[in-house]
Amino acid sequence: MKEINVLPEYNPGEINFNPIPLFQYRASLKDEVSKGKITIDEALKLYRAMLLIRNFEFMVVDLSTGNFVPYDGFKFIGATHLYVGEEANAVGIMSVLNKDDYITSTHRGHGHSVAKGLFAIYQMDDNQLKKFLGDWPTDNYGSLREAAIDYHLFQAMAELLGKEEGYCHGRGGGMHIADFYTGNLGANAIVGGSFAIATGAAMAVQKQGLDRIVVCIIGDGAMNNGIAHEAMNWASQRQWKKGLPIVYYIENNQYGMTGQQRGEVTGIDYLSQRGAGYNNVNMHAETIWGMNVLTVREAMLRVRERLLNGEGPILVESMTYRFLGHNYKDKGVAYRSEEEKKAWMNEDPVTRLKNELIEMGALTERDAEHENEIARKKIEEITKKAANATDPVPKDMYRGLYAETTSDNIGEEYRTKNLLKKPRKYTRDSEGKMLFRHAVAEALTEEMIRDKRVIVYGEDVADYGGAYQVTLGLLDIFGRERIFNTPISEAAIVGTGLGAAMVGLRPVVEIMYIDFILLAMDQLGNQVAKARFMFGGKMTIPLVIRTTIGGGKGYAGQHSQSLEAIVAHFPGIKVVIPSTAYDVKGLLKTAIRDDNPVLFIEHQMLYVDKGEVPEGVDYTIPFGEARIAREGRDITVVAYSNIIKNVLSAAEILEKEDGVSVEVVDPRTLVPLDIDTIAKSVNKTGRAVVVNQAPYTG
Ligand SMILES: Cc1ncc(C[n+]2csc(CCOP(=O)(O)OP(=O)(O)O)c2C)c(N)n1
Repeated sequence: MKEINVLPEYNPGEINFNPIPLFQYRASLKDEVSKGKITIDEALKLYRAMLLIRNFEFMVVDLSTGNFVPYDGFKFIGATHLYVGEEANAVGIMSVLNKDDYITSTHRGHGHSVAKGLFAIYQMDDNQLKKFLGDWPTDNYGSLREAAIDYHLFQAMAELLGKEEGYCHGRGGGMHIADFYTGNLGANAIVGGSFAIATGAAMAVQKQGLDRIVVCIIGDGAMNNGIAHEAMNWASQRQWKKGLPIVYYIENNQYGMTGQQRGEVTGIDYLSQRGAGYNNVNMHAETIWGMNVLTVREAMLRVRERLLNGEGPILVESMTYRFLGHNYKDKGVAYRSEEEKKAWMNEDPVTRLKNELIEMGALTERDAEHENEIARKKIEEITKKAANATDPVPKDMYRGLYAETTSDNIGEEYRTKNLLKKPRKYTRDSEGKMLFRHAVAEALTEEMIRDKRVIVYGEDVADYGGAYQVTLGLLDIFGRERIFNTPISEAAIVGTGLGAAMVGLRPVVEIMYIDFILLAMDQLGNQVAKARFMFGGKMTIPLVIRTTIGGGKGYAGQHSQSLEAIVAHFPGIKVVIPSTAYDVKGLLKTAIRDDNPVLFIEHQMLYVDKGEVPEGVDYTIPFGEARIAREGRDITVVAYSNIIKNVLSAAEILEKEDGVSVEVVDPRTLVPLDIDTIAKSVNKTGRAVVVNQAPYTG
């Protein structure tokens, strides 16, 4: 399968970078209309969308300052990262997207959410509108579309106010609005947190042959986060047959929270320059005028076409400005001069388009005021409704945390039809025993055949078969579309897995050693574990993260840890840790079919152990069912993974030498934990000891 030779070539030369365009396009509405690139009606839609966002944001200010009180005793709680001044970006982007194109958004995401939903609604047919509207009463509206727009705004505001009727049932709030029906994969309160998710979504779009693009909207601050590098390199890999359909769209509003991009926290003037680091076409990077909705729209039309042509990934930097502080408490004065603010206020995208529409005779100043009044009233009405919507009740605290579904009954629909090679038959010895490592490979092979959405990736897993040769041979059977090597980018391995799982694949990703998950903690703890819950339980995350532990091999402190407890601490992720060949096969198959994220921990010293595994039997083992590894009367030992072998030997010695009868319980899964079986055993023996290889601290 070796495809590329890397030879020692030392020819003198130099690396040349192509220029990166800055502000090349300076559109005016008049030019655009005369060239037939936009109609006045379309321009009015852009204008109205910007007005809706602006009024939405000022309503959030009014709610938080008490200027608008929807009912007596109302108290606003929650984040307020406002988008005033940056509206041209959300509206310019969303106006060119298809309903099914995806976006990921940021903590400053109200505008993205409002615009994505709005432009998706403009494209819906009646059936889609009805589906979107659900039970929302439509009698008082002139059309289903009008009703859908109100319902959309209501759901966004209700989410902000933490209500059950919100897009995410109030579990996400203002920094986590998502709507999968309209392609909004969600906003993220971790700066840069969505980089890899969006990249994984783009990978899944490509692998499933969908004609869609992904727009990863991020702030300038996020560009300095490690995941930015991992994600942009990931998207630029030469191994993709076609460029990934993703644009990283930087809303460079000049500041992180207060740290200034230019002249302070970076060494460059334009973040688009970073594109040169990732491929030979600079990721087609450019810097655009982000205070003009027509410029953004024009750039995004080109971007979309390019991405659908397989020319991604693309990097766009939009020069923009937030008119308010970082949030409503920040007045934005400690780090910004009046002169600077004034200069940017003169660039106001709403006023600019208004003036152009007036110049073209499409609006009068009075019409414009009227348009603003319509938007203001609409937002006021939906806000009153949203404020009076339902508060979640404590008993529903965990609703949506885990999906109840699996892919058990998919039948033949997703079966892999064409294998490149006949799958290997893993041999059993005369006692029906096989290597633990082969049991893993057999489970993977069977599940990859059973469901073509299952893909496997990680560091060195393809040709080499991974550090422990577990996946050796799968490449020959399934090819690189289904199993591939990745850069050494643990955070991106996990984060892309999440994005791909959200968009239809069932990835099994590998982190070589559990020690390395520490590089992926945000992706694991904040993203993978929380996504389903924070997005209201509205989507499934069929993602398996295989990893290994290996205390006892003499590899010292960075290759020997048992960190399962850290991950078990995050609600939303299941943790599986098998001890036998039989269990590893059955549990891995269950993990792959589960619609929840699973951390699957294999012990390196178990790989060469043998155990009985029935041949030709498609069995799974349910999560949360402990195994009694040894029956006893006097004491219960709860142990899992490799150390259970020592426990079983010790139990034999105790029985023989001291007459102590030890019961050994192997929980198999730590989340969910089979408390009943453990409690039953302890009730019987009256004593319990837990044995594992994890540190004693904490
Ligand atoms: C990883 C992380 N670090 C710090 C923060 C605190 N924080 C929230 S928003 C923000 C600024 C982000 O800047 P940028 O990405 O440019 O987006 P902007 O707020 O300017 O839209 C910071 C530092 C965070 N939420 N996440």
